[in-house]
Amino acid sequence: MDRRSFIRNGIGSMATLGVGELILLNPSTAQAMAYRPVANGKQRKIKNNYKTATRVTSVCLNCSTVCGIEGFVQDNKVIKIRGNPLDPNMGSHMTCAKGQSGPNVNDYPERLLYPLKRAGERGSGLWKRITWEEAYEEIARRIRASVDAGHPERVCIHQGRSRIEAEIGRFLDAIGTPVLLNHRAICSSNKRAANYVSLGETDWESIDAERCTYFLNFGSNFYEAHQGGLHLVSRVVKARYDHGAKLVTFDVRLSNTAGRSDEWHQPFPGTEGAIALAMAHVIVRENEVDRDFIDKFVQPGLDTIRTWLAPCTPAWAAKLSGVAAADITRLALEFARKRPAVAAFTNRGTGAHYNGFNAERAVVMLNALVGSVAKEGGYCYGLDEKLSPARYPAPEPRPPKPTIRTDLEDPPEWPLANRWQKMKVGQVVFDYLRQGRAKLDVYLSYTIAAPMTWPEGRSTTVDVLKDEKLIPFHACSDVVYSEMAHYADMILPDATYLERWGMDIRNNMELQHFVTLRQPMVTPPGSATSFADVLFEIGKRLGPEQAKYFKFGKHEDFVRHQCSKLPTRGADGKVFKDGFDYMKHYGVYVDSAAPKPYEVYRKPLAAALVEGSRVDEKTRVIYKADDKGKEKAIGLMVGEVPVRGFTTPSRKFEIHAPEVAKVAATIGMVDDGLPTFHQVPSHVGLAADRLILTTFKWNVHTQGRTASQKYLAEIVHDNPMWIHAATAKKLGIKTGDTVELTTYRPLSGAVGDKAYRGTGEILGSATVKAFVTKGIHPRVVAVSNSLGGITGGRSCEGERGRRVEVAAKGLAPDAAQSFGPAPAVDDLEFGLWWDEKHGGRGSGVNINAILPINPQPLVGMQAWFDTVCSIRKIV
Ligand SMILES: Nc1nc2c(c(=O)[nH]1)N[C@H]1C(S)=C(S)[C@@H](COP(=O)(O)OP(=O)(O)OC[C@H]3O[C@@H](n4cnc5c(=O)[nH]c(N)nc54)[C@H](O)[C@@H]3O)O[C@H]1N2
Ligand SMILES: Nc1nc2c(c(=O)[nH]1)N[C@H]1C(S)=C(S)[C@@H](COP(=O)(O)OP(=O)(O)OC[C@H]3O[C@@H](n4cnc5c(=O)[nH]c(N)nc54)[C@H](O)[C@@H]3O)O[C@H]1N2
Ligand code: SF4
Ligand SMILES: [Mo]
Repeated sequence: MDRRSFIRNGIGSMATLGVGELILLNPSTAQAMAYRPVANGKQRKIKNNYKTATRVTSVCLNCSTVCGIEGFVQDNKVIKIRGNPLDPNMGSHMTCAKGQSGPNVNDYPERLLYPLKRAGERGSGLWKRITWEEAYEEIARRIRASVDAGHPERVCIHQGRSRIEAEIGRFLDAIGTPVLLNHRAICSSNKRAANYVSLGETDWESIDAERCTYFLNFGSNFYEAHQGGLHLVSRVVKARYDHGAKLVTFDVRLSNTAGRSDEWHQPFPGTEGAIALAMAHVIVRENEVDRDFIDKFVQPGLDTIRTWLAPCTPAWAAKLSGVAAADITRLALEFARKRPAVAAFTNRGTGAHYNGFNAERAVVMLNALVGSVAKEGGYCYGLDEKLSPARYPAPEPRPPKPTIRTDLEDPPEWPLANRWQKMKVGQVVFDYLRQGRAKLDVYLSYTIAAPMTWPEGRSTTVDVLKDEKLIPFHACSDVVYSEMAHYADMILPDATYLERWGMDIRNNMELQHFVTLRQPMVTPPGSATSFADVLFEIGKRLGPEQAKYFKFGKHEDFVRHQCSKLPTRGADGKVFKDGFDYMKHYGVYVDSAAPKPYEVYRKPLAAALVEGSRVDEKTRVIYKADDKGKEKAIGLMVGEVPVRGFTTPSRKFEIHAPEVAKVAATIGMVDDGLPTFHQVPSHVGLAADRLILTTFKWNVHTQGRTASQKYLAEIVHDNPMWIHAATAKKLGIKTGDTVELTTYRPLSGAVGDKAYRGTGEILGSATVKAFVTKGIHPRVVAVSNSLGGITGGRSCEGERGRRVEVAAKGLAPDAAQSFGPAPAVDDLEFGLWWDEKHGGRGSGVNINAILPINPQPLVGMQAWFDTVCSIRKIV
């Protein structure tokens, strides 16, 4: 027997891996011997009995909608998920398909089970099983070294969809590092920034959809995705059936939302801002405005708006967007005449562009012009949608916030990225490290699949992840062997969202504050441990300065403390020991005492608040000094009445935001402070043979987290490139043909932004299959994300994973063979359905490999949907 005989091969053999033993996990071979000789065959034979199963409330996290759920648990197995009707957003037992498939991850035979330490080159896939104690000690030792060297900021956490911000924040604060990197800029930072600039109060609207009569949707696919899409769609459907509300969708592609709308319009990509401005032009020209609201609460005044909008005619927008001027005029008037119970809203189809920040603002502005902001049936928003420490206290003592800043989390090129909340500019992180703009000692990654989900994922991202000089130490928390884990030095197997604790909160379509509790339904397999507990254990092993913040116990104790101010008596009269027990029982707490914040800006200020304040003569803004003597705007004089107004600097809805212009000037950019339209620079004079490559999300997949779930992978495991029939005909392309797709880097714009602007040079090429359809703009091709995994187990990789393939691939036979034949009960071995027309396998392509890092000006959001491309038929 040679040495290799002692190396287990494939994640399926992890179950029997002893401490100190080696395992080889290679991309596209990791699944080959993948099976775990667990007795789930026996479990299969036990009939699911929902009557006797234990019902546990919790919170879904198969997407960012975080719905309240109930799980049915039998023999430490989640046999069924349904919605928790007490969740005011859900109000029923319904979930989406992804919610149903959640338990797939729990039971995935290719789960990560034990902490692993790299035993070969980084990225070679050779690992050694270690104990948790060894993992904690090594990470703590490395962090101590950074702190002792006076460089706490060289310790960072990079998270995707985390939902444990309070816990992660405590850990980083204790260390003294501000470097918490996230994915906001690759997700939705333009939309958030636009809401903050305009309204001040919130980063996300909660449309009062059930009472709304007209939905003007700019690039949200809320029938399939959108944050909170499930809750929006159920209400939109009701509004349409109950009182004939109209839904108009602007999308370059016939999404499920577009297909179910009353009207679908296909703008040229990145021209939504122009359409919204032209609609505003019509609304103002025809005086279909809410004059009272504008006069009292909008900055600037109507005359200035009219002058500014004068050149933005429907004909001007039609030329840019391809949407007929007559349609723009008609839709603008339909929308305005249904006021105030109307809502114009967006999502990434409008936001993920070079000009997305202004486009988002232009759409939000339409609501202000017709006075639907915070009106019943209008563009509403909640006020208290954060897990504030005042309401959900963390155990004492609490570490102070670090005061240092670094370019990595606060890059100076995008001064609006961190202005309202720390949105960061995540997509530049790997390149910044490469450029030496920041140094790291310890990189901890959590729920992030950057090689798949980031732009230049398989080039810039992977190059930097592999480089030990740039990232000297990387520990990755994941539930499956992801590509992120593959390039780590240590793997920390996590408990899934159905196996761990956490408090969760989101906006409520019913406009009341509410909170949910995530609690474990089952115990995790192997020694998988929730990342929050991992951080707390590391915290205890840092120096005494840090360890004192982690004396409260475990994550469960932390969460219990957060619940300490919640009620103990339920609406049904049940009495509980404490708020934690209340939450464990109901899963949800709704604060129904506060009234819905309709027209909250009109609320008169309390006399006590007004006392000692002063009114600025010119602006009528009311200022008052706080306890530290610092003057703050607290409201607005409307006539002789002091009212709350909006929480913007002018206390008005800001169409004109002087702050934006000021901030832009500090970095030498030209900005008029208005949501003025700028064409995407790379799209100006686009050559006839060039197209725009865009991407989209499926209803049954979420980012980098669902491809390992067999139910979902069976439904969608292929992502061909959508191309319009007329364009395809010109190029001689038919459905199923293989084409080469080549992408180009973005050009710089007139506003003076330079960072990550190229000269239109080639970025890369990918080979994709074509899907010819009339359901897409003729100048656009679209490839979905979420697929194309090369690790993540058989379900993710779209392979059945026959053991015999190992021999064919020339790999060493290993100890796994001594396990005997794979049990016939393993779905992934025999039962998984892959479409035969793809040769009986799935997986698709990962298009992010050829999408450029492309942060738009000021906010830094990734302009995903702007990429110029060309295509060539191969076969
Ligand atoms: N081309 C293209 N790319 C996109 C987008 C697009 O539209 N087009 N959309 C972008 C958007 S909106 C976003 S938000 C980002 C998201 O991109 P990410 O932040 O990378 O995605 P997530 O789905 O949050 O994280 C995925 C990783 O978390 C792991 N994971 C899943 N569950 C758990 C768990 O319980 N614990 C741990 N520790 N790990 C877990 C998964 O195995 C996977 O490795 O992607 C972006 N990427
Ligand atoms: N099923 C599912 N639900 C999800 C997620 C998921 O991955 N899957 N992810 C969650 C997350 S993190 C997010 S951020 C949200 C995102 O939710 P959405 O923003 O609703 O979804 P996307 O698919 O990113 O983009 C929306 C639409 O934009 C269209 N589009 C592309 N380019 C353009 C353009 O130039 N102009 C216009 N007008 N439209 C364009 C696409 O065809 C797509 O239908 O969804 C959340 N919910
Ligand atoms: S919408 Fe998202 S959070 Fe809600 S059930 Fe579906 S996957 Fe879960
Ligand atoms: Mo996102």
